Amino acid sequence: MARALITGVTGQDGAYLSQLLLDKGYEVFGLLRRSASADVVGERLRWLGIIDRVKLIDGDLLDLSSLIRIVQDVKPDEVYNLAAQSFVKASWNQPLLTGQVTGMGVGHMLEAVRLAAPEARFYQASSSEMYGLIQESVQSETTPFYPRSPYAVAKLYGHWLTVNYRESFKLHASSGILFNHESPLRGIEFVTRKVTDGAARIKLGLAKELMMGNLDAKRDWGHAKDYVRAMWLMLQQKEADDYVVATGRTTTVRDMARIAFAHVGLNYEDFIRIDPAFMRPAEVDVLLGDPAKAKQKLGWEPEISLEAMIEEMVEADLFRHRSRMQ
Ligand code: NDP
Ligand code: GDR
Repeated sequence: MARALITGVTGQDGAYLSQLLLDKGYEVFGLLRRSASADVVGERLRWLGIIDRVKLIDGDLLDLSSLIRIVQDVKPDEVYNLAAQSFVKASWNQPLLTGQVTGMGVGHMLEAVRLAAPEARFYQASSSEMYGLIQESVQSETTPFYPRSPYAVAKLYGHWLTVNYRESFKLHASSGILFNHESPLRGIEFVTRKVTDGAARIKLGLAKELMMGNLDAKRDWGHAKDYVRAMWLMLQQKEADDYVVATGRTTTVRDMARIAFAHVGLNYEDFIRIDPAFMRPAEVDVLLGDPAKAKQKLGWEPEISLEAMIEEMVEADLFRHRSRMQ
């Protein structure tokens, strides 16, 4: 039975990746950081009905000794490093913590693998945010980076360190440059989930309006279920490499909100208000990825459209709020 170790297992991608690997017959181990709110930890794994099948082990990306011990104990065949301070907006308020977890944390994980399981295959969760101030209208593996937030700067460090460990120590280390991907398990502060939750609450009479930031920003949004499949495919290749994972379609925040509100029979313009508090000190105006390499080398293609995903998310938020109202 193949063994996988996932950091960030309690997050959106960690949950879907666990489900995918369990379905493939893997033994799945997840790194769990200590929380004072232990009762709500693992909510996403519970939502998918797999909390009892993932073996959770205490540790933290900031604590190298815990990582070495875990990699020694688990002896994983595959390591997926998904843990991060992943909310871009928060990275201006906590730039150093973001640097430590999202950047240096990658170094900790790579060191743990190099020392304790050098034959393991390693996946790093890199990000389209690294492109930032866009240098090419469609971004591929060869597009230059220009990070626009402390988060993106930290991700760039992790990305290049992964490339460097592959070249220096012959680790099978791959980096997935994933564009935005969402799902009903997306964190509530990210824009798609904020909108689908807002539309559901307004529809049910639980809220009257939704305060938002820059509606003109454009993102290439896909579904997390499709994107975790690409992560797994990367680690099944003979040679480690870097891949863009995207849909090749970009949409404004405004149009995404239109889809969400229309699904519950409402016009977004009647409910969304602009609050400067949700604007960013430096914005990434538009992202649009070219997934040609992933398609050609991995045989990967996205299967879930933006419309289907947003509707699934609105339905999940209606379900959550209705359950609480009973
Ligand atoms: P989430 O924010 O949902 O999950 C982040 C995970 O990291 C959580 O499990 C969190 O644990 C964990 N974590 C945070 N700090 C630490 C720490 N110090 N030690 C151990 N674990 C920690 O992110 P996503 O699932 O959306 O994304 C997964 C990865 O992919 C992230 O690295 C993200 O930056 C990256 N990415 C995401 C994209 C997206 O669109 N979703 C696109 C490109 C890259 P806890 O539950 O305790 O908070
Ligand atoms: P992003 O995702 O920063 O792209 O990072 P987010 O959903 O937070 O923002 C997307 C765009 O929407 C605009 N926006 C708002 N965003 C939020 N959160 N709240 C609002 O009210 C709002 N109004 C407008 C933002 O300005 C931005 O342009 C995500 C994360 O998952 C990262 O970890 C990951 O690396 C990248 O995607 C790819």
